[in-house]
Amino acid sequence: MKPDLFQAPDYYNLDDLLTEEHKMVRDAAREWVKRDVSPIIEEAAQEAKFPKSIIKGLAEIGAFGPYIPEEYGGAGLDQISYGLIMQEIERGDSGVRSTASVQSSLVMYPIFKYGSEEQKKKYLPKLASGEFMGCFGLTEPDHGSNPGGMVTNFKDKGDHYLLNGAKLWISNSPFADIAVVWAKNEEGRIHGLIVERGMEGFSTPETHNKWSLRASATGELIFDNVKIPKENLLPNKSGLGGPLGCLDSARFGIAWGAIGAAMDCYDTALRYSKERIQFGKPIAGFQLQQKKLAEMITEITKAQLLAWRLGVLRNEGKATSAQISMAKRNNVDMALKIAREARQVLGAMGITGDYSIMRHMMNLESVITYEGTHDIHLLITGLDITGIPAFS
Ligand code: TGC
Ligand code: FAD
Repeated sequence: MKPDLFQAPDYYNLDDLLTEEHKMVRDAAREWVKRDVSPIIEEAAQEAKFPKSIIKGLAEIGAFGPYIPEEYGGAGLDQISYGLIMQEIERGDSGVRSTASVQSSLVMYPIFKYGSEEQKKKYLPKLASGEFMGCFGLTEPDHGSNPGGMVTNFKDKGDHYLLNGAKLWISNSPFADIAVVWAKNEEGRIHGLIVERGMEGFSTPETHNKWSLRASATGELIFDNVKIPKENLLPNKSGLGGPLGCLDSARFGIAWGAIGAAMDCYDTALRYSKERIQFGKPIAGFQLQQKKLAEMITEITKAQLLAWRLGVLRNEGKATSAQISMAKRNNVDMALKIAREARQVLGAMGITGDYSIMRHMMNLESVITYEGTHDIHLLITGLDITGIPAFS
């Protein structure tokens, strides 16, 4: 892989909208990605191995629980800082951002929001430091876009619950110490349960043969009569709104993260186009290449404005789930289109691992699918503006 020469585009002087703290947090994450992610990520992706060496660094830059209060080990930052950290990490690789998203928004957030004080004290500091890694089990083999149909279930056995079922496509599952699992009780009501590695009947086989998100470990969660202590049920929320509330936070992070992947593709294509000579001049001098580059920076700038405004609304507690859906959908689609265009600017070189673009492009195929597909987010906007659900 070529040396990381990344220079972040800021066409509309958006830095002026950031506080000194935002810039400090972002620059620390940017520096870490250049130093500790860029040199190893291509090989990890080629070998389809999650690089465990990055866990410590992710914890140090505050990527595990950026907005969780410091008393529980989090970084106590605002939503824009959280977004900026996700942007910088995904500039390196979507799989690395996935690891951070799951840990923060899908494991720490539900424990913080729906957990007991004992659960918060027991798990959050260890998750923030990376001593414990977590995963989030919502999707099932037969219930992806429609998680409300889940069949994973638990029964009250007096002094414990008995959990049965299976989850599929679970980021971090092969190495996670704990899983936040969503399952139905005997009345069919959805609850969150904390399942710990080592519990009898609980296994986490890895999913292989992925062409996307190869530096992130994905797997199953299988529950075969797993005895869950009663104190492991998240007591303060039930219903599908529980997991969907976590998804709001993760989708917000993805709306920012996708900008990072797009920036990296744009920056690489811009630099390459100024250096690559064909027909006696840099290809950057041809109108067709300028059109690609000009459209890329336009779309990145629009996405940055959307994410920043959403961050302000989140900080004020005013962002709606539908607004978050719009930003996730738009920004991931924008990044995927830019990756495809940027790949073309590099010609044949664009398909190699010497550059990050093809890896970003393949990763973004997962990002446009998980946390709600491109279609599902469109339907969420459709419902919001018409008041009529079109899911079924
Ligand atoms: P619906 O009847 O609309 O809603 C059920 C209940 O949930 C409430 N609700 C929400 N609450 C909080 N936040 C949201 N975003 C919410 N959306 C809905 C709603 O008010 C209702 O509450 P209540 O109290 O009345 O029961 O539900 P539905 O069954 O019609 O489904 C709606 C739909 C399709 C939008 C939803 O199920 C959906 O978003 N599907 C997509 C599934 C998805 O995103 N899965 C993600 C799995 S996790 C993942 O991908 C991690 S990737 C990790 C990584 O590596 O980064
Ligand atoms: P389906 O729901 O079967 O959808 C297939 C197609 O049908 C899609 O194009 C979809 O848009 C379309 N479709 C579905 N319903 C409708 C409708 N009503 N109207 C119109 N079109 C529709 N899940 C977790 O719980 N935890 C994780 O950590 C996690 N990590 C993941 C990591 C990776 C790498 C991937 C790829 C997925 C991960 N997921 C995770 C699962 C992810 O959330 C699901 O894949 C996603 O929600 C879509 O579900 P599905 O794959 O079953 O597709």
